[in-house]
Amino acid sequence: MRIVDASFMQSAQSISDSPGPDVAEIAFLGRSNVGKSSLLNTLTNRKGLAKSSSTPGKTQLINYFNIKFKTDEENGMPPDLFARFVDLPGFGYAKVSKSLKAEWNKNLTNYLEQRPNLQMFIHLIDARHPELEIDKNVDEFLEKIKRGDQLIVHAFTKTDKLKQNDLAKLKREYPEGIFISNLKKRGISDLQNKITGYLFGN
Ligand SMILES: Nc1nc2c(ncn2[C@@H]2O[C@H](COP(=O)(O)OP(=O)(O)OP(=O)(O)O)[C@@H](O)[C@H]2O)c(=O)[nH]1
Ligand SMILES: [Mg+2]
Repeated sequence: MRIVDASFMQSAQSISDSPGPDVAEIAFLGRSNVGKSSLLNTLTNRKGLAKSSSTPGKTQLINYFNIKFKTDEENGMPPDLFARFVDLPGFGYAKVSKSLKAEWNKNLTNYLEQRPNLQMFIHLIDARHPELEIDKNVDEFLEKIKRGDQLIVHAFTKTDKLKQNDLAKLKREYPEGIFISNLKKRGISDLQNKITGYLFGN
């Protein structure tokens, strides 16, 4: 199973101006600058698809991307399968006004709590700082709102910045985690398999 096509669909401020809930969605969430947009680009193998930047706060809206998958079956014509990846604004970004921050948080939490077709939460965590308070709070929030049909995945990013033995230790501490480097293209097929396995059963 692999991604054969990916395209930007639309941005939205909240659920009310979002597309209809007709396709399974996978939300990428995490602290600002953790590598959400970069991961979307690596997964889809499309460099500029989601806007990434070294300046925190780049992604300011809910951004929807249409993703097409194909199975690797050699025989016959396997059907196309579809999903939507959702790039979300980072949390914990301080350099915006208080009122804007509150609005972001409200729209974000509404999306996470109320979107009926949201199937997976990919929570990105900086591999160098796996124990931040804000990530623990987000985890608690996700565990609290998670429906029976939803899955939370912990994806540790920027693993290229860790020493070998620190990475090995992190892997031992989080055996269910996915360990990503967008820079070195590591862990990408692990995450893709996790996504297609959950959505399509293969
Ligand atoms: N070394 C390294 N740098 C990375 C990796 N992933 C992302 N980056 C860098 O981290 C910075 C932030 O990446 P983005 O993908 O824009 O982060 P984001 O989470 O979308 O940020 P916001 O949209 O602000 O919430 C960029 O400079 C990326 O090049 C990685 O795996 N390794
Ligand atoms: Mg972003």
